[in-house]
Amino acid sequence: MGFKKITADEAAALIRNGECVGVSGLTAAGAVKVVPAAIARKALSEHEAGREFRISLMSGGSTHPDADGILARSDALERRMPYQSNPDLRGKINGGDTQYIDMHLSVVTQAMRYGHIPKVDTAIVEVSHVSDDGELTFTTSSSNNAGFCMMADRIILELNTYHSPRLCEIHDVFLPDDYPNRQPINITKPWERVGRGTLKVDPAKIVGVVETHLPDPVPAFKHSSPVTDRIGLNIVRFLEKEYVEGRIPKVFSPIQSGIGNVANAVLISLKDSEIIPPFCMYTEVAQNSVIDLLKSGRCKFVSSSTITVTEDLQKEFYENFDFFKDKILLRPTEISNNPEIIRRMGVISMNTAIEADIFGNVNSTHFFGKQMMNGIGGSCDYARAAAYTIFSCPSTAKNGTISSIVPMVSHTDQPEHDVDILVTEQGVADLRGKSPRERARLIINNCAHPDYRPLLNRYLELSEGGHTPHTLEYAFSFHTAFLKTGDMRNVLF
Ligand code: 0RQ
Repeated sequence: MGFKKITADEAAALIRNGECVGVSGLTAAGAVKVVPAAIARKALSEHEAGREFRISLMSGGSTHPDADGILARSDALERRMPYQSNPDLRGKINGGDTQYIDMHLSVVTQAMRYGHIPKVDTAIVEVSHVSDDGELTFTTSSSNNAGFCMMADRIILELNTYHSPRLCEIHDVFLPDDYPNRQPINITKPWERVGRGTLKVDPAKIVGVVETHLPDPVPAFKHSSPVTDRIGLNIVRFLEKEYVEGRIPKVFSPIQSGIGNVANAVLISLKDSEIIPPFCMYTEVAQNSVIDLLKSGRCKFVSSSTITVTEDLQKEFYENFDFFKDKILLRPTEISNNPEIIRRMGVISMNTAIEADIFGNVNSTHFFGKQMMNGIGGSCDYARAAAYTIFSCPSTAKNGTISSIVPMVSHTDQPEHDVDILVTEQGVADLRGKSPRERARLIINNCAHPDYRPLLNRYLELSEGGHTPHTLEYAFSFHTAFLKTGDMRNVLF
């Protein structure tokens, strides 16, 4: 390797105050492992010396505690885009210390190319191989790596030998041309390739290579619960009916599944369905359950932007690479989440809500109108363009003191127009072709918890008139009841 080997601290020393740094990874998979913590150490020593040191951090999605967490605790993040899921960083965002821009993942590198947001000064990217002429093999995610590398003035590589150089066999690196010359993206099936297995960068931009040998620090999933199992089953029964009645093609449509416990439970239920045929996925994150689906043959092929699996499955993946290599393709987020392709293929999109209102507006990101949880991630990229847009969540949170079905969401991420199906453990509300009044009845009867149905019906009775019956005075009465008494059931009309 003809590039300069450097330590993580030497890499951090290259980062200047105020820079925009773009890191690889979408979730902990493919994320740089050691340089972020070194940047955090630099921030601390600069602050101790009385000097300012804060950066803007761009990524593909969330990272891991040794990136977002440690950088947040070291007060090193001035600005963060486009997604995060770390408790320490969440604290900084909600405290107003870090400016957070919660963006659709598909548009990040495009917005940067067109100058809508600042471009990356330094890209720090994990690779499993780099050739002397600058061919990069990314590791377990493609995310925004290519876009960041193309735009950055300089590139720092983490060369991680835990991950196989053969990963170039499952990458399809492709970025669309710029307006006004952009061509159709020629993907009509999840397995079709349009790009290359590696990214060629100008070798002169590679200022140093930090060597590591580390698995992706993907945390174990929480065990499923009777509630998440029920949600999974409700979604699968709904899809089985759609399939039997001929609204889903015989070969079945590609599936996108979000992250988290509910998403995992849905995929587990799909595995057991005797009606749904083996299917493909066109998704953004392939988590543990996807590997099981591939092994069992229930899933034939997965196109994703990342493989986010725990260490035991990473080992299994590399030991059986010949089995998996023809069944997985990793694409830049600009392609995995591209609405053009999602609409063309008629994707079935399944994501998780924090709360939904009786008209079908969905809040995926904020608690009580203001506290950021994670971010929209790619959910809206899929929600607007998919053939079926399904949102699910447990009908209550915090031991039943919070209803996830409320009169009006305290923050809107996915508007009613983008939500086809709402699912809780109570049941399924099929909102397609339904007016706001019809939606309200369906959502209250099928999705709300029985404790909250009379209260939601009372709200509707009070809200006579108009196309979307609301009483503004009481629209947030469930939320204010919780804030005042600790239980939404104490709502007073
Ligand atoms: O808090 O654990 O303290 O009780 O919210 O619940 O169990 O972590 O649920 O893992 O399914 O995540 C929406 C956050 C769900 C996630 C969300 C409390 C609840 C619990 C969360 P506790 P869990 P999940 C791909 C696509 C973003 C958009 C998306 C998410 C905690 O799925 O971030 O799908 N989605 N992107 O008690 C107050 C309510 C509540 C509530 C739940 N109504 N009010 N608190 N909680 N409902 C992602 C990428 O792009 C990478």
